Amino acid sequence: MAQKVMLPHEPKTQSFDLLSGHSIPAIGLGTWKSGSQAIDSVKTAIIDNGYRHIDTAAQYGVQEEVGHALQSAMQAGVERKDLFITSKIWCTDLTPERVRPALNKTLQELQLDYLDLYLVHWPFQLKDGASRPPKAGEVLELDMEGVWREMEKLVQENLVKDIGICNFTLTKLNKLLKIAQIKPSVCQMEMHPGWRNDKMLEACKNNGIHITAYSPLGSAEGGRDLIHDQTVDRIAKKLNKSPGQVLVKWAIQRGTSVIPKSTNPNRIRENVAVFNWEVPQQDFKNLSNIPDQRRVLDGEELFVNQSEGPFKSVEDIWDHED
Ligand code: NDP
Ligand code: 1BO
Repeated sequence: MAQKVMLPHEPKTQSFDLLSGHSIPAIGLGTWKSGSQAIDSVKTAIIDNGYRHIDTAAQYGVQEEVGHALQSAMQAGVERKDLFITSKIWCTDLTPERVRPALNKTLQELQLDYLDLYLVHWPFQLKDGASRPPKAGEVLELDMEGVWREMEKLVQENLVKDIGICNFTLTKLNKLLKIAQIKPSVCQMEMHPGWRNDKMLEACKNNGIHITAYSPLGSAEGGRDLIHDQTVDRIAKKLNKSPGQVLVKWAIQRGTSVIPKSTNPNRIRENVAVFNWEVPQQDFKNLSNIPDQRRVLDGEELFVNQSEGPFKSVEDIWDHED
């Protein structure tokens, strides 16, 4: 019997179905803080390791690098239709009249004529040049209906296949669902065993909205070091896997897609090698019971101005829900 030849760039990941009928590969490569290494890491991911899903954003400043890498991957034989490219609209562009130009710039930088997924990066508007922390008047409430209508037009015109949200609360999700003519297909949220965010996971599941888990390893320096967490480490040793693989697999077994960032070729390979084994039920439960639940990315530096609203505290950003 003829043996199937595995091309170096053959896709290796499973997918999840989206409300729209499209599907999203379970593992994507994150690109935040990848800098100029984004070119090599995206190429390594797609061409050598079978990734088909890349997560980027206008705010990451790497879209041109990602665009070059995508071109290389397509020259190496990967078809555009088999790639799933996500980008995000930044807060300074969150007014109805800026949505279209922001997407056009992103498409130009990525050298693409459509995106698979376009996300609202954070549900707040920032003035151009806003400081960190923001000065008075630099953060504004979002015109959610006006912005979402424009996002919907991008779908109707086939410029993006799916639209979605990031960093939403239940309050904001319910508000959006009341006005949406096209529901968000994906909600991208910080999720890892140190911040399970069960509430949003449940709410999204109930509404058929797929979740992508960001910062699945606890994020980079200044984040939460889950790689050296005792429970993660013990389970990794028992399964003869790396802590990173256990964290990625935990996310997938929860039904979320997951976008670990790495610019290191060995870790890029490791993070996607999670498809012929499972985290056993009891270990999954133990991972899901890690104490000290807290988010790493709370948005404080971006959106909180303690002396003047609309967001005077982190709790204001998250609608006092946690
Ligand atoms: P991650 O949780 O993916 O962690 C990245 C860090 O872990 C890097 O320092 C990386 O270093 C290291 N790392 C990667 N793989 C391994 C491994 N197997 N073992 C040990 N260390 C490893 O953090 P991010 O915050 O970057 O989140 C992932 C992606 O999610 C982002 O890149 C971005 O695309 C998206 N995101 C979206 C947000 C949103 O608001 N929508 C917010 C934050 C992130 P090295 O590169 O050296 O391997
Ligand atoms: C400031 C951007 C956070 C990572 O998506």
